[in-house]
Amino acid sequence: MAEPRISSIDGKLAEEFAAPAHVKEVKDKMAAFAQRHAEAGRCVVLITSGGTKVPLESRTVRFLDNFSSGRRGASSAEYFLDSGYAVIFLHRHRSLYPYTRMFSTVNMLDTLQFSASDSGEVVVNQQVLPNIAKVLKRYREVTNGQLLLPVDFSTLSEYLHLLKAAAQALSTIGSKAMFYLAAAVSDFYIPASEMPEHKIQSSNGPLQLTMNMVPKILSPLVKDWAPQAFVISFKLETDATILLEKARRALDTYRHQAVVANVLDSRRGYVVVVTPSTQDEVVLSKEEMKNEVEIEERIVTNLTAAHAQFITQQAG
Ligand code: PAZ
Repeated sequence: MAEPRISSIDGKLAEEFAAPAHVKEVKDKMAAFAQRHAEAGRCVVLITSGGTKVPLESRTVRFLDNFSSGRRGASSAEYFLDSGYAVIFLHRHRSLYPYTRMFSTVNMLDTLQFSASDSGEVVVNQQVLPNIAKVLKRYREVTNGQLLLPVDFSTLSEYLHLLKAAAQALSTIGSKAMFYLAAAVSDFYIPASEMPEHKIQSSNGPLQLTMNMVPKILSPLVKDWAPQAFVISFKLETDATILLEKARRALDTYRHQAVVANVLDSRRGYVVVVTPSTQDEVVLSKEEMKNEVEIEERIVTNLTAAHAQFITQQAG
């Protein structure tokens, strides 16, 4: 089927997805952040991370969600910061977050203990939080330098409106902007006009749902909202045999710069970075996995190099 025209996607967004009340305020913040960092000679990456929530009722009791933990986005944010980028982190509320992600499974009370002085003072138990001093130091550098701008979303509607706002906010910095779209976004939704207001009653019998297709927001993002930016989408499949073909099809359709293709079960150790002219396998060996090397470090190295080349070409 033919791709819907850009204007119809824009219209659909306005009509069928409620915009969050703070979208204008966030857009202004993102624009100021991007401008300030671009003036200081930095590139700015907008990372999307985590899954989207799709409500089934307008007074939402139930919703559809997905598997994404946000680890890809959160760890990539750290490597982009280490590479000198400023980062806008558009993430699912309570998904993994840069730096704190390393301690997300630890019970906070188990990390604390009373100091030896018997004064009631509480101190951190560094055995329970290995590397905490190093991580805290880096986190402080990043926050003191105002290099990380977190923006959170929960629902699909919030995600779509905030991504549009981000794209428009970053358009002023041209090719210095990178979009790294690692969030796992729902392909299906129930339009507001068709959503029941109240909790769906099980007494009505089995539930049958018809869901609409979510508009392909990558299309207006690339063509209309941030046409000079370096844009990377992610493609996840569970069937490895169709992955690369789907990645290539996405590049043909949207004409953006790269797709990071991955399979659900192997995503921590193997991805393929696909561009119109290249196909780079990024693989961690068993030894590297054992030593907790993170594949995001390699993905970010690959993409920041491609971005630098892109900027040079655009300038020439
Ligand atoms: O968030 P996570 O680290 O658990 O998983 C990362 C991922 C698989 C969501 C990401 O690499 C990805 O492929 N995102 C796009 C998914 C999609 O095809 O919609």
